[in-house]
Amino acid sequence: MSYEMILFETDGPVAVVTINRPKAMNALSPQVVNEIDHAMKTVMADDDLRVVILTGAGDKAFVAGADIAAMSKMTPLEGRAFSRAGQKVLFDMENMAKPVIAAVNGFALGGGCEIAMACDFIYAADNAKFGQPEINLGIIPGFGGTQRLSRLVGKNWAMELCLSGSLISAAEAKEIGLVNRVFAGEELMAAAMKTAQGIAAKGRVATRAIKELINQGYDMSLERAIPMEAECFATCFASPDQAEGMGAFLEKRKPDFKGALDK
Ligand code: CO8
Repeated sequence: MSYEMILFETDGPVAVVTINRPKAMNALSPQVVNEIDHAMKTVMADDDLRVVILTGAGDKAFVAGADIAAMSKMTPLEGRAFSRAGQKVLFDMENMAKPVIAAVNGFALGGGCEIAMACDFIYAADNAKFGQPEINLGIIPGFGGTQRLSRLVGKNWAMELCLSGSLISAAEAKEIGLVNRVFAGEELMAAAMKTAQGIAAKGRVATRAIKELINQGYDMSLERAIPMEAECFATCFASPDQAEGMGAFLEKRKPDFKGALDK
C-alpha cells in the first residue's frame, strides 16, 4: 500500500509513523486512521521491526483531532461507524505485541490526545498542548478519550478536561501523569528514538508479555492479575531469550536476543 496521509520510515528495528497533513494540523480523517492501521499491521508482519514511534509532521501539531470538516457532514450512523472504526484501530494498536511510543510535537487535541493515550507512553515537546475540546463542538470524545483519560490521570482530571474543553501544557500533562517526559522541541525525536532503540534491543517475548500484562491487568483485580504474571513469567523460560539474557549477564557481555514472536 502506498500512503498519502502518513510517512512510514524505518531506522533499523524502529518504525517511525508520521501523520502527514500539516496544513490541516494532522487532523484524523477516515483515510488517516486506515493508513495508521495499515502501518501498524505492517510493523507486526515484519520480524525485523520491533518498536514504533508515532508522531505528527511539522512543529505545530501532533494531531489536532478528528477532521472537523469531514465530521461536520456525518449522520449519526456515520458518526458511530467512524467512532467504532477509530476505537478499533486504537485498541489494536494498544494491544499489539510491539511497543508504540507517542512523540507529541505540538497540539494533541481530541482524537489526537486519544491516539497518543492509546500508545504505550507519551514523550512530549515543551510546546505540546493536550486537551479533549470536543465539548466546544457539541460532541464528546469518541476514540476512547473518556475512558483512557480517567484511567491514566484519574477521574477528577478527566472530568475537568472533558467538561471544560480547556487545554493543558506539556508541563501540566507531565504533572498529572499523562506524559512521561518533556523535551525541547528539537530534542524530542532523538529522545524517542534513543528509548525506542533501547527497547528494540530487548527480547521480544518479554516485551510482549510486559505489554499484555500491564494492559490486561490494568482493569483487573490484583488478585486475578497477579497469577497471570506467574504464567507469563514461566513462559519466558521457554524462550531462548531467558538463557541468552542470564548467560550474557553471567559472562559479562551484552545479550543478543533472538526469541521470535509467533504470528
Ligand atoms: N479538523 C480539521 N481541520 C483542522 C483541525 C481539525 N481538527 N484543526 C485544525 N484544522 C485546520 C484549520 O481548519 C486550518 O485550516 P485552514 O488553514 O484551511 O483554515 C488549519 O488546520 C490551521 O488551523 P488554525 O488556523 O485554527 O491554527 P491555529 O494555530 O490558530 O489553531 C488549533 C490551532 C488550536 C489546533 C485550532 O486549529 C483548533 O482548535 N483546532 C480544532 C481542535 C479540536 O477541536 N479538536 C477536536 C476535534 S473533535 C475530535 O477529535 C473527536 C474525536 C473522536 C471522533 C469520533 C468520531 C465521531
